Amino acid sequence: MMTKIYQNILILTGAGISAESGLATFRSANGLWNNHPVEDVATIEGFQRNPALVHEFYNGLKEEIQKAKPNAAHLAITELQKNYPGQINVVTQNVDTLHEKAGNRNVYHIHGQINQAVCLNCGHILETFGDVDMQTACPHCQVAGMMKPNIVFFGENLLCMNEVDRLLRSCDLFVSIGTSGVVYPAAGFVQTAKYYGADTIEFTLETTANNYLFDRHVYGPAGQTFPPYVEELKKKLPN
Ligand code: BV8
Repeated sequence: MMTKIYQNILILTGAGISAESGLATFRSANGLWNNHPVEDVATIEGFQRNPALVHEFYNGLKEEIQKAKPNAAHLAITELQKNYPGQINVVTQNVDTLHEKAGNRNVYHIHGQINQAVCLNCGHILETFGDVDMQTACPHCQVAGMMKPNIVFFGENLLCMNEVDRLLRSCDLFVSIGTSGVVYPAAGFVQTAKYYGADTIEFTLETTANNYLFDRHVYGPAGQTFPPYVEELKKKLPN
């Protein structure tokens, strides 16, 4: 695929972009999510069954994420957003805040964010890196015991989907970094972008579930493979 000058780039990221920052990816641990069965901690049924366990799990993950630093792949997105013309949007499946820590702008967290909890009574979003549990009272309606991590569990609808749908129809380059292409609807985004005419490229470690939809595949750690691609894009710009 020729590296032409793009007007509207959409970058989809998954757990793989945070791997070099020391955060576990989702599926490498054979269906366990940090040693917990996915069904217990990442499904809406699991939360309804045992909310205390889910809060404890995410409070632990929050601590890990708070210590993590963005890596060269996150920083290369900032470099691109600063030194390449046109729209560059980041749609992430990750609940960590490494895109923001790296200075990325226009970041859409479609699976939620670790530092947010939502009140099931009034809908208020509480932003905190502190522990949240079934005793936490909502600062807005004062009701206790109704806070849920603002994380999209399996069986729940995604966030920001109206904006993401608009971006998928208008992008002319779709870049996927560090996702296995297993979880829907995010795994179907490349198909929509391709349908509307975008070039598609993926950066991953191994063959992904939807690899046939990508024009180009770059294998290797994104911290090593994505920064050179940013330089390749910039080289095509008029001096
Ligand atoms: C929904 C929150 C409507 C928790 C997550 C049957 C068929 C198709 C779909 C379904 C189905 N049955 C059910 C569904 C729908 C379901 C789904 O897709 N299930 C899958 C498992 C089959 N989806 C949903 O439920 C979604 N909602 O559809 O709403 C609806 C409504 C009601 C009822 C039904 C449906 C909600 C999905 C969101 C779930 N929440 N996370 C948390 O994150 O703590 S998903 C979870 O998976 C994470 O968000 C994670 O980001 C995401 C995707 O995983 P990846 O990011 O891709 O991570 P993974 O480990 O898999 O891969 C890492 C990749 O990186 C690999 O390719 C690896 O090679 C690469 N890599 C590793 N290191 C590096 C690297 N690459 C580069 N450099 C490196 N250094």
